[in-house]
Amino acid sequence: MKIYYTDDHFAHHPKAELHRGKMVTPHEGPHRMDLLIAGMKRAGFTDFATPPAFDTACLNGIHTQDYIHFVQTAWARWKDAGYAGDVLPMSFPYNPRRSKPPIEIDGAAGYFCSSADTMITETTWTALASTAACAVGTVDSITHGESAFALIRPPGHHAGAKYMSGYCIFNNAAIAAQALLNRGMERVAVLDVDFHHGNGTQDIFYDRDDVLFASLHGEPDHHFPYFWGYRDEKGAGDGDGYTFNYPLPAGTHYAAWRDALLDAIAKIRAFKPDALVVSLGVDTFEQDPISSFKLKVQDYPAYGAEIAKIGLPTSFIMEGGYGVPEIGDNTAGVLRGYMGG
Ligand code: Q9C
Ligand code: ZN
Repeated sequence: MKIYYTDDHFAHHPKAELHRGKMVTPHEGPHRMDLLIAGMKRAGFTDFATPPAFDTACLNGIHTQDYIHFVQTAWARWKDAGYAGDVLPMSFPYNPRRSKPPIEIDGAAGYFCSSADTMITETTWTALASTAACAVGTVDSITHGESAFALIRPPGHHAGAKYMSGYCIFNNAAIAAQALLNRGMERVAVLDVDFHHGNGTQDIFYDRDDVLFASLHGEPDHHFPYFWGYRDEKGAGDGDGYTFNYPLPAGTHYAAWRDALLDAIAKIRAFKPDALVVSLGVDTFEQDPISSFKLKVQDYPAYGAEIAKIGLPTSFIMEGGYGVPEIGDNTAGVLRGYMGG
C-alpha cells in the first residue's frame, strides 16, 4: 500500500493551545508525525510516495473561494495588524441577521472558524497544500486499482466549506471523496472512525446523495464538536437518508464500538458505492489524552479487517490521535488488518 507523505507537515507548527483553561503545547503538532512514522516503520510499511503537485482545483466544491483566500492571507494580515503569535480566532459569528466577514483580521478569523483551537501560522499554507495533495494522491492510486493512505497532518474532518475547527483547516477526506467523483465514480462513502464527530465532512455533503457519510464518535452532549453528531442528523433535501451518526458514550469498549461499525458498514454496502474514504483517527485508543473511548492496540487490526470485507478500493486519510507512541502502532494496525494481517 502506498503511503502519501511529505515533510511539509512541519510547516504547520502552532505554538500554543488553550486547553481546559490552560495554555499548553498543542496536542496536534509535528511530534505526532514522528510517532506515526515510527509505528508505520515498526509495522513494516516502506512504500512512502510523494504526492502529485498541489492544484487548488481540488478544493472546488469543498471550500469556498473566500475561505481559501482567507486561509492563504490570514497570517500576513494578522502580522500587519501588529498582532503576535499565530492567528487565533476569538469572536464568532452569532448574529443570524448579518453574515459577512468583517475587514479587521481578528473578526475575519472568527467568521471563518468555529472553535478557538485552530491556529494559522506563517507557513501553514505549505502544510495544507501537502495534505490536500496527499489526499488526491490516494485517489490516483485508487484509479490504478490500489488502496492507499494519506499520512498527513493537520487533520481535516472538522473543517467545513468555510470554517476551520478542531485543528482542521482543509477537509482532506472531503477532498478525496470529491476527487473520486471527479474521476467518474458515481457514489462514494465516507466512514469516519475518528473519536470526534466529522462535522465538517457531514456538513459539506449533507444535502447530497452521491456521498454517504457515516461517523462513530463520542456523543456530542459531552464531547467536541458538541453541536453536531446526534443520531437524528440524517441529511437534508437530496441528502436525506445519506448521513448516519453513531454517538457513543464515554468509556465505550471495542465490542460496542464494533457493533456500531458493523451497522455503519451495512449502510455503506446498501449504498453500493464505487469507493470508500476512511477518516482514520486513532484517538479512540484507551490512552488518548483528549478522548474517552477504550479501544486497545489489538482492536485496530480487527476493525481494519472488517473494513476490508466491504471489498472497496479505499482511501485512508489520517485524522486525529494524540500523545502516545501507540498512535503509530494503531494506525499501522488498521492498515495491516485491512491488508489481511
Ligand atoms: N483544547 C481531531 O481529532 N478540542 N480533532 C477542543 C480545546 C478539540 C480534535 C478543546 C479537539 C479536536 C481531528
Ligand atoms: Zn479526533
